Amino acid sequence: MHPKVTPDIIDTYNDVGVTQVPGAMTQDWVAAMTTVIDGALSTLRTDASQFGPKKMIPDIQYEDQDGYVRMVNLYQRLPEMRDLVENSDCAQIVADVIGSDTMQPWTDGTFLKEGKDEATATPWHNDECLFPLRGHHAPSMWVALTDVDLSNAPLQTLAGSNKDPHRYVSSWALDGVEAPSNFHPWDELLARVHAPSADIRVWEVCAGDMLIIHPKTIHASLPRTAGQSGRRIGFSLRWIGSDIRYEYNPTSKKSPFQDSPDIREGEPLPEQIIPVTWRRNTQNTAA
Ligand SMILES: O=C(O)CCC(=O)C(=O)O
Repeated sequence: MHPKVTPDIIDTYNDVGVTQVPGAMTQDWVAAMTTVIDGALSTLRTDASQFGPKKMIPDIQYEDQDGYVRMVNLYQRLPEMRDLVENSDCAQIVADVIGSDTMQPWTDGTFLKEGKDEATATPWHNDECLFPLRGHHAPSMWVALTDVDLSNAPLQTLAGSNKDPHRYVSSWALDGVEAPSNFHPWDELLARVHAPSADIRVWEVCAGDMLIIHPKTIHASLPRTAGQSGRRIGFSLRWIGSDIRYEYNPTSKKSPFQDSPDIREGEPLPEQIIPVTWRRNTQNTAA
């Protein structure tokens, strides 16, 4: 077991669907990742054609308005970002918390918030609704690259939503498709988080802390209300672990994998498409 992963950390993940690993990443790692992200943002703000060719993962998505910056799918395009992740022990930390034997990094989101505007809040959602995956080992590893106090857009989560037996039809789902019978309406998700009895947890963290979020866990962020200058950055990497199988999701606009003939319903995601970057063995089990 990784020394930063304690039984309490694992129990919290299983109970409420999110857990905090304090000081998971070093301050040097935080500084280096921030430099990579600032470089990507500057490229997107000036000349996005400088990014290299895209791979299996869909193209970069970029939103930048009212102090809310969201960049998706940088990881497969930025070797410096991949190096920072793959030369750290973050995969083992996540694997030990979720109980996975292999780890495949697949897609990512960077959430940068500046200024003070209601629009800096991230809306309520869960991550699995558009995933073409079945299983529990598809968490988000959200790393704080700045301190995140109550005024700096902390994440909030609905405790226990990780245990939902059903899924939701995302507000971004394809129009006019018939969702499978275990998908519930998005309004139901919103009603749950706004109910007076909702068990909402708010996660104030320090730069370098990691939150591991179960794919079913319903979450959002508060808006940035800090009057001072500065910003809040969260880097979120989605992992695929050993219990995950491909499952076509008809509500998803485009599965990142559906064009590949090597992807098969009910089977693990092939390593030649999404490489395994960490594998449990006797050496790291004993660490
Ligand atoms: O950092 C944020 O504001 C949102 C993060 C998030 O929703 C995610 O990683 O799924």
